[in-house]
Amino acid sequence: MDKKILTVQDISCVGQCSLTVALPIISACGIETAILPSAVLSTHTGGFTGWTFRDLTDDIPGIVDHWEKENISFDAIYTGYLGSVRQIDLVKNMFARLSAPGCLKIVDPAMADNGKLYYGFDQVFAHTMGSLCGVADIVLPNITEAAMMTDSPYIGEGYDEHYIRMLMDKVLALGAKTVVITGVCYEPHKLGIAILSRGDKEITYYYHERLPKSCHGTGDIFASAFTGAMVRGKTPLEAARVAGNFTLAGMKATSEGHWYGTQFEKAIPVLLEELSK
Ligand code: PXL
Repeated sequence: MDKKILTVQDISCVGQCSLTVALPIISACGIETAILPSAVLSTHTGGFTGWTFRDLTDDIPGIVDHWEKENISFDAIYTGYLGSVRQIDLVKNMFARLSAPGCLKIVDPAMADNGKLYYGFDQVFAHTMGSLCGVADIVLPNITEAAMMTDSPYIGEGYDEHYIRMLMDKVLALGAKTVVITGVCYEPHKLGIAILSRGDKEITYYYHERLPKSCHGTGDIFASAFTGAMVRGKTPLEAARVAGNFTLAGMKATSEGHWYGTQFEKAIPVLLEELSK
């Protein structure tokens, strides 16, 4: 049977993040993508001011009840930006009620970057997100998110492999089966994606070129392509290659001065090529 993915995250109407990224990317992977919007914002919250925010939490239980009545279930559930602690609890309930046998649960704890929580989040939210990671198969934090969920110090630069291993062990101790940390940098011109599963002796890395710039929304692009690749049958290391190379291609395709997002649309051919390898 053909597989289908449910992704739960917000719609930022403008801004190239969350659902406006996940839906086209997973669809481009050739997989049916159902969506459950957690909120509707006029834009994302990074760099814009005065955005609107419509919380859709109250709509979620009715949507899940309806799908359950219709016997709808999913081969993978991938969650991104969630707006509140209550939404996180509703997602845990969804994992229990909407998973097809063998459902792959992927959590991107999209809540922080560069040592700081996104607007509107606090430590209670970070801990609750940690508890959601505890029931996931694969979690995809950046270094900031891994540190915040595990009450670890955040080190922005100059860390070593022991620090990354400590963070990964602590994320696995939350209960997740596999942790994939993006943006690991031990050398100036290389960026690593670190993968560790419970029982692994050593971290596995996929390295790619490091660009001298950052773009908004790259975490969502990576997580969406990673999820699509996993459901297409890739291993976590292969999915890291697909998603890492695609994200990098999107950053390279982004015009100078395009400040609020990443023009991943121009790099979709790279995604398809990576998937075919
Ligand atoms: O890219 C993550 C993200 C998703 N959704 C909203 C955001 C952000 C990051 O800033 O603000 C609303």
